Parts: sequence; structure tokens; C-alpha cells
Amino acid sequence: MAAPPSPPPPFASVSASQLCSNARSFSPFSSSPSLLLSRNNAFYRNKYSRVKFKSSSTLSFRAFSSSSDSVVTLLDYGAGNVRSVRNAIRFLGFDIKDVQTPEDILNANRLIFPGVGAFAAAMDVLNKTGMAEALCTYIEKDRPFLGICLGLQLLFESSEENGPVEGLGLIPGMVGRFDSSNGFRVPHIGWNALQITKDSKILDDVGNRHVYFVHSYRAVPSDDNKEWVSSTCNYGDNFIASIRRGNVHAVQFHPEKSGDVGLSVLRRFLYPKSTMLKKPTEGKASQLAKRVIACLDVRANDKGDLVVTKGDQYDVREHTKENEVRNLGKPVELAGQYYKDGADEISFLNITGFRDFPLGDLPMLQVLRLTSENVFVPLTVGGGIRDFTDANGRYYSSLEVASEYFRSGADKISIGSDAVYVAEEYLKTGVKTGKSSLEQISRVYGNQAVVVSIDPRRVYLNSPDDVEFKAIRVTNPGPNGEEYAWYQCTVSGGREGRPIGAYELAKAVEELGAGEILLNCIDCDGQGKGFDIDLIKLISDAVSIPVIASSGAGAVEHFSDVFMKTNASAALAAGIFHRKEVPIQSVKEHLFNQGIEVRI
Ligand code: 1PR
Repeated sequence: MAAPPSPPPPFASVSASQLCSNARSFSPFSSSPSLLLSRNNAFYRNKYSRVKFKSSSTLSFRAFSSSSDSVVTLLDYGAGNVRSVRNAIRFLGFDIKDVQTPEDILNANRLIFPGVGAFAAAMDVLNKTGMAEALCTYIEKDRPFLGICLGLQLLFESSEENGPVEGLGLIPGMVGRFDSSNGFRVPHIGWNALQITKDSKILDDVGNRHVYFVHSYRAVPSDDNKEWVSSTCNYGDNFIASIRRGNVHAVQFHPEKSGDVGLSVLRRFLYPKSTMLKKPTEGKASQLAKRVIACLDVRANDKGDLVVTKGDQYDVREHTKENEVRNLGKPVELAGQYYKDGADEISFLNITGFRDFPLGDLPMLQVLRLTSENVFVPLTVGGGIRDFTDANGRYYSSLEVASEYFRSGADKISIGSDAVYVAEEYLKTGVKTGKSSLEQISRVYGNQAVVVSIDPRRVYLNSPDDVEFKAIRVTNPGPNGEEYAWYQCTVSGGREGRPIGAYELAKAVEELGAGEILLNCIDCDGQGKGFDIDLIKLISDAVSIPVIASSGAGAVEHFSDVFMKTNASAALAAGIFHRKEVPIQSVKEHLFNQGIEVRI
């Protein structure tokens, strides 16, 4: 999962491009737990280039010391934010030692490598800093290693991501992109169960439970790498979900975002000798589970406290004499509760972000920081992501705003108003400038980290020809019997209608790099009468990125309805959860009973 450039790479002074050995030169894995590699101290020629590998004999290991048993070495090469991995490690009672030099890798008692960003950029850093060589040496020595996501992919020979680009070459195979031509939405975002193919220890608690993936590229199992593969998953085709050889583990999913079961994966890696009960490891690869998302609209109330609020068609004020902002609870507490209740994701929408400068909104950043310390499912935050000049004339790019959100614990950011302006401009000129918020943030953090939140309002028509935007026949005619409607996008929390439809916007933002669409509907918001199926079907059929259905959930049946009648990948609700009318687990159980795959 990509995220923000937080601390600068600590090892920028190391030079010399050195790559790992070609995996084909490995001895086949035998019963010995140690990895028998033929590279040793020799120069070698890799399949993809002429890069030569220098002797690693100059790099020394030190003995374990029991005082360091509670320390995990973390390879954070500075290309992104690994805050959630840090939080999960600390949550499990370990201290973190950051890798500063290649020697820190070699001296680690246990090393976690949460790869972030793009494959080529990561390899570039690893090569330039000498980390590539150190990593290979460490892994060859069969030292405790856990790679996460890109940290798995980099172990392979190469990747076609902006490439082909050469990887560490420890495992045979090329990392390729998912094929979206057969209707599978790329990136692959969400929860799947695994097909566990061999005893891998760290997966002992996983069984049939779902883990969280977010990626566009994957390695596939083959005869050449079957010795490594410990589980696979199916998303259009079979791909490698985890590898294990001796003490070397890597997972394509995100244990730090996979709830309890993910924490158990980390715990088993960190405490390999513990006497934790071993549970059956058999698992059956599943379909992608439909996600249930709890949404917290957050804003300051009139006393200045940050509260969770909830609107009726976006009106969040009580209809009383005082006209107060409706207060439904405290953001950190509610998010923690929804995590425990089984929410697959939590979204925070800073609903006044369009008018306030979000980086001035320190409480919101604090909410994210505190939430991410105890909530181990994906967190999305939206509101106010745009270029901004503050009162002192200091300019902040939307990328900086997003980066601050990521640094504070968000896994994804959501752009509302600014995406509308960007799409309008793009449709007018046909030019991708590369400078819009959407393009910049998705380029730096990956499109899986960028959600576009659409706030459309239904506009009824007698004929689809009455408007230049995509109009559809609606299931429920308008107040004057109109049979058609188009869905007009709005900005500033629904306050201003814009000359663009939800359909046009969705297609444009997909082209500009959005990884997911959060599809609200102002007419349905807070009404509890069900999702706008017409709208959700229209948009989820029009784009190949995941669509989150939002607005209008009032009963468990509304969730099965939206999943059965549309191609939505997730359903989001707010009011029914805040008012405790329907528990998240009831939604999940209902979906399960209807034959819809969910994470239980
Ligand atoms: O425009 O980039 O600053 O982002 C602002 C964000 O805040 C947008 O995502 C926009 O949807 C959201 N927002 C702005 N004003 C409001 C408001 O309510 N006055 N909230 C608002 C919109 C959207 C939903 C809601 C569902 C489910 N809330 O996500 O949670 O409709 O509700 P329900 O289950 O109770 O029906 P920018």
C-alpha cells in the first residue's frame, strides 16, 4: 500500500548499485531450514542485466542478545508511510529499531519490510543504499524476515510495473498486473480468504478468515516457485498470497490492516516460539468479500469540539431553536467501537474541510493519529484536499495536505469538491496536466490510496435528451411523473451544483488516477429508505475501479439489495450505526445468509 514520504531515507549516503542473485541459481529448497544459495562471494550475471554482485563478506553479523528480543527492526526506506505497521508492532508489545545502514539489516534479530510505493522506485532506493545486497544476504542466512505487500513482490526476479524492472531475484517469477479485461476491478482492494498450501506457521490462525489486500500487481504460482508458496488467493486468476521458506516469510496482504486475524499473523512472526494454540491451517480461496464501511462525518460543533455528526440530505443541524450541529459522539471512540463491531473500513469525512484549511484542523489530525493506534482496518479520510494558501500567504499543495493526512494514519484519502473542478477542466480541455490533486496524489501514493467522493443530486427530466449529461430512466418517477433523471455533481458539501454529471465525473476521475469511488446521493442521505440503486448501477457499470455505495441505508435488506442489483464493491452507512439501529454484525450476518461473501 502506498503512502506518504514520511521520514527521509536514513541511508542516503550509501552508494553502488548492487542487486541480488538470480533466483535460478538457488539450490532447490531441501528439508534444511537454511537457504542454500550458490551466490556466495562470486560475481554473477543476472537474467535481466549485467549488474554484478559484490561479496557480502565485508558485512558482518552479530550474535543475538536477549535484551534485544523485544525489538523489531523495520526497513522503512522512506518512500512511504508505514505508520500502520509501526502501530501494529507497538500494539503487540515490541519496540522498533529503524534501519539506518545495511549493517542494521544484517544485525537484525527479526526484520519486517513493509514495501510501499512503486516497484522501480523501491528497487532504486534499495540498490543505491546497499540495502538490496544486505537484504539478500540476510534472507540467504535464513534470518527471521517478514515482507509485506511490495515487500513480497521485491523478492521476485522482476516486475512489469513501469518495467520490466529487476527485483531482488530471490524467488523465480515476474510480478505482473492483474488483468482487468475479464471484469475484475483493478486495483484489487478488499478482503479475501486464502488457499493455504503448506504449513507456514504465521498463518496458523487464518484458516478460512479473510485478510485485506490492496494492490494492482501480483506474482503468480509456478513450478519454479512452488517451493516458496505457502498460500494463494484468487482474483481473476490465482496469485501468490504468501511465501514461506525456513524463517523467511512474506505476505501480499496487509496483516496490519486485517483486523484481529492480521494481528495474529504478525504475532506469530514476532513470537515464533510461543505456545499459542495451533489451529487448523486449511483455508479455501474465496471471492472478494463485499465490504461494509462505517462512515463518520466529522466537524467542529458550535463550541469548537470535534464531533461525529450526521445530516438529513446533508443538513447536519438540529431543527430546534438553537439550531445546533447534531452530535452523535466522539470520533475516536466511535471508530474504535466500529472496528470492534466488525467494520471492514472506517471513513472520516471532515465535512467542513472545503471551507477550513485542514492542516489548521489539528484535532482532525489527532483523531486520525489516535484512531490508527488501535484500529487495524483501513482508514480513509476526506475533506479539504486541495491547493491552499493560508492567511500568511504560505502555499500548500493538495499533495502536502494529503501527505499530512497519510502521515497521521490514513490509508486512503478522499477528494470531493476538488475532483469535480479537476474533472470539469479535464473534460473541457482533454488534457491531463499531471498537476491536479488527483493526478499528483495517485502518482506519489498509488491510485489505490485515492478515493473520489461524489455528492450528486437527482435532477428529474421528461426526456434524456433534455440534458447534455448521461440521463437514465429511474425506477421511481419524479414528483411530476418524470421518468428520467441525471445526477448533478455538487461541491462544498452539496451547497453548489456544477455542470457535470456523476457519470461523466466518475469516468473522468478514473482516467485521471482515482482508485475508488465513494458514491453518495444527497436525495437519499439520512433517509433510511435504501440506496439509490439506479445511480449505483449506472456508475458501477461505467467504471472498472471499485465503487462504494453510500447514502440511505436503513435496514439490513438494503445492503443485500445493493450488492445483488449492482456491481458495488462496498456499502457504506452512517446514521443506522450511529443511532445503534442496526449493528454491523447484523448486516454481515444477513449478507452471509443471503449467500453474499463477507468478512465475518
Ligand atoms: O469537498 O473534498 O472538502 O470533501 C468533503 C467531504 O465531506 C465529501 O466527501 C462530502 O461527501 C462530505 N460532506 C460534506 N458535507 C456533508 C454533509 O453531510 N453536510 N457529508 C458531507 C456527506 C456523506 C455520506 C454519508 C452517507 C451515509 N456525508 O458519506 O455518510 O450519505 O449516510 P446514511 O447512511 O446516514 O444515509 P471536500
